[in-house]
Amino acid sequence: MMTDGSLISAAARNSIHAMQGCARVLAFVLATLIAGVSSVHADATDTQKPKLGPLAVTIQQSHEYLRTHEAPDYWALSPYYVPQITGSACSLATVAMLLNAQRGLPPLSTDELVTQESLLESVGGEAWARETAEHGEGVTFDEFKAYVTLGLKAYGLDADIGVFKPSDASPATLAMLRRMLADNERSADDILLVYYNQGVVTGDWDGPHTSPIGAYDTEARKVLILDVDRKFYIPYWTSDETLLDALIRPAPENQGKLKGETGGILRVTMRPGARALRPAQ
Ligand SMILES: [Ca+2]
Repeated sequence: MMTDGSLISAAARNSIHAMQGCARVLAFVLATLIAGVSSVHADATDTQKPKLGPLAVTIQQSHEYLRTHEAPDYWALSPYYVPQITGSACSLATVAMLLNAQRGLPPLSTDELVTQESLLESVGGEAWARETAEHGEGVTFDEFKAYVTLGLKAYGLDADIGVFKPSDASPATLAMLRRMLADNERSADDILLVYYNQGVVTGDWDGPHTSPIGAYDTEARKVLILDVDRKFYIPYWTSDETLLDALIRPAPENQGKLKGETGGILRVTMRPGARALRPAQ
């Protein structure tokens, strides 16, 4: 498609960015049409949009929590932090990070880590491969859960999957989210995977996305998201309230099969004794 940056409109540049997150194919088609029809609608303010809006703070701007707390999930996940291999592969990258974190570093020099490619091969999911290919349509929340289940099974990891699927941002729902985040912060035996509207947090692309949660600062009530959309982002903090808003925002009309999809959190907890499945570390 368009490769000459000097010829494309600001709107097209913005949309090229937008399609690089997760499941952005239809946004891309729409953007291409817009760019092809006219470039006079370019919104100059879009080109000056900051990397992150006011609701997110990068890990570089805020890392005191990680220096003063154990943050077990952060240290379990961050060594395996990978960029999604296509614009639609956030679910693949998220599950690969989960499996590596829960499996641990394999003992032998010849042992491979879980990659997004080997994960697809191990699961044998043609549908998942199609959904996560470049310009693929992405996965629904239920499909995401199903692929997490298949991934755990493929790598022999014995775990339970809890589902937090909020439908409102009431004080009671926020309290439930806070309890789960605080409980999860205690050990790396459980890992949280979030299916959320990325733009609610980052101020940019409005659509569904997945990533692992790296940490939760219970005092500041900030959540660290290890965003696998690494072409554009580094890990960032956001408030638990913003995260809840991002979970319940329905995917917009241009999201194909994901239209209307809302998010949630999968809590993947290793069963007692499951660590024996892990290679020695
Ligand atoms: Ca945990």
